[in-house]
Amino acid sequence: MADGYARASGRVGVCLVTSGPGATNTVTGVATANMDSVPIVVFTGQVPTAMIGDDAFQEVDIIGITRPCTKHSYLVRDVNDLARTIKEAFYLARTGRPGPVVVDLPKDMLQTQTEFRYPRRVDLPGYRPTLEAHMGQIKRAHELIRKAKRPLIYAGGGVIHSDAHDELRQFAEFMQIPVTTTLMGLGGFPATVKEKSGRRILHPLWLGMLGMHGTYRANMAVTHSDLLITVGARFDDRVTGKVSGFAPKAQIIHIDVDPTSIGKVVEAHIPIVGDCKNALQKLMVMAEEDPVKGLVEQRFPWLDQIRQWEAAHPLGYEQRGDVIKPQFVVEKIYELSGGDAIITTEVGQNQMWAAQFYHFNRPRTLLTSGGLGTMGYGFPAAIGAQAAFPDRLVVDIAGDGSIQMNIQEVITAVCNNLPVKVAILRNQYLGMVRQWQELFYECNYCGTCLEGITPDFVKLAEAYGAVGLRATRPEEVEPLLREAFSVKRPVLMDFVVAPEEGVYPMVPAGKSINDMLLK
Ligand SMILES: Cc1ncc(C[n+]2csc(CCOP(=O)(O)OP(=O)(O)O)c2C)c(N)n1
Repeated sequence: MADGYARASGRVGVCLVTSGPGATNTVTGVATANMDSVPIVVFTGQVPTAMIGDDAFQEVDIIGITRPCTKHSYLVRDVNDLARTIKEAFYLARTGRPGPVVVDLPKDMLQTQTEFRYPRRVDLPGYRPTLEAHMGQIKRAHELIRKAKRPLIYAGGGVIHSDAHDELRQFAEFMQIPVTTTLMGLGGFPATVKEKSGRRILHPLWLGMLGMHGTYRANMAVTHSDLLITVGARFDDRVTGKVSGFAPKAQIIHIDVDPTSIGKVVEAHIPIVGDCKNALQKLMVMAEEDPVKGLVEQRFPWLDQIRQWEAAHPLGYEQRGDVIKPQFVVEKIYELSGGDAIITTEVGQNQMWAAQFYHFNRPRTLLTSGGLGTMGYGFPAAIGAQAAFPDRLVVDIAGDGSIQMNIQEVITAVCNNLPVKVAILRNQYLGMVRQWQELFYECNYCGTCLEGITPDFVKLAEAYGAVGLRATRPEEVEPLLREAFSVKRPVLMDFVVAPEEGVYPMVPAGKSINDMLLK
């Protein structure tokens, strides 16, 4: 919930738990935030200082347990350090590359009195993130961008964390460079634009997401690009596929606030350490001062090639017959929300269909667990987002497996009057794993069939005091969504969808990203 609050609002999310099991219950959430660079501060209770190390009741070394998955952690041992520690924790969580900070509070620290002194400034000599992009590197990047024939921007979550979406759009449009983003970057570039008539069409420079379930045009563009401009992304394996086959013809510019991300997976020809917003602003100034003559003609063959890839293999599915296709539900959620909802997802096929079939036009409208792939993320994240924005429509696009990981939180939504909507795409499988078993393990379905072992979600919702609705036929989808969106209470929607629908395109593990299964 704290993570969902943080991703939706851009502020630091806070979580307070007791010692021992309360602390260990946060570990998956902390690791999730760490992988996706989300600023949260987690306060954990701890046994009194004098008992630490005694295997005291509900004692656990939460600092040790979370060390590899936090940006930083503190064990407060002197109450006079408490105020400064809290100030530092928030500062560390939200600056530079954001991330989770754990503050462990022994019981005596909470029960001792002291004079409250809150420092005005934080001074951490060992921590000075580089935010200003180096001008020499920016100039070199500018020269490459000017000359490139097939440039491509590959943007990640860093664009959203640094509020650089406007700068990204201005720069891409000015230089006529197509844009693809990672799952974390969706919303960092507008997927659609309004025509003069008021109709929304796909942004002409938008390629969709790249990677394992990326669009054909995005993955082909990476493969044929001669210059990859990477902004706030980290060459995750779900993006690159086989690394040697990733952008094999391209020189690489890599902008990232975290120097350890640069050169980690792929060598950058031009590394630029700095805040994405700052770097894009500087590149934009250079581009305006030194414009390329005949840019539109120069770009035509490249953008035309991308249009041909799109025409050859667009994203698609067939909604035929009586069975609801999961993609159809996602498209309807987009249509009926006007693209203005905050969407969270669980993990698996539901997550990929949300990424492919909902058009994200604004940052912070998709909250999803990318790096860790945490089933059970979406529902609490939706509650956190709704707490940040009580009047917005917040929808968790869920699978029938994942939703059961944190289903007990329905009561939290009910008690706090947080009217989150959950669209369960009930395919009666742990669908993404079933898809791998079908494609790569000779249909040896093991541990993935949920038939008969999911609860009645409508009754469950009602038992908690929420609203439960069910659709079994395609024509019921739209009225059901309209009803759910108009109710000011939490709603669980049970969409009975095609059980064996797959997510395509798909790059099999270990293959190059142009090696896609298209159906
Ligand atoms: C906590 C956790 N356990 C296991 C996995 C591995 N995993 C990834 S997707 C998936 C299946 C998800 O099933 P469901 O929620 O029904 O979604 P679907 O793929 O059917 O949309 C599993 C088990 C995971 N990501 N997280």
